[in-house]
Amino acid sequence: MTEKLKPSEKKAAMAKLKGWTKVRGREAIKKTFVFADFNAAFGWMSRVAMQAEKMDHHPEWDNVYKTVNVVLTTHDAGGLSALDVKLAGFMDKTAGAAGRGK
Ligand code: H2B
Repeated sequence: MTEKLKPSEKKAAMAKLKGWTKVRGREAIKKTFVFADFNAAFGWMSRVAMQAEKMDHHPEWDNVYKTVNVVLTTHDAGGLSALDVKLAGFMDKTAGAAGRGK
């Protein structure tokens, strides 16, 4: 069972994660990635999907053409955990300049 981040840890994580914001009314974070086209968006999603499966930690997301909306939370913990921070970091790293937050 994954542990929820303490308020101070959450603050530190949010300061580090660029473009991620809190979801209203939920203990979750969100970010919109916009790629060059559908191929770039879906290719990135495939890469993230494999990482998510490896971590056994899965995003809530949707894709419309070149835009991917992501919500991260840890269902088991009922809030944010270190896994969300790790997956968010992986998403930012792999999206690179192609994926800019909106
Ligand atoms: N993903 C996310 N985001 N949160 C979870 O709590 C979670 C998960 N739990 N992926 C895992 C799978 C759990 O449901 C399975 C049974 O291990």
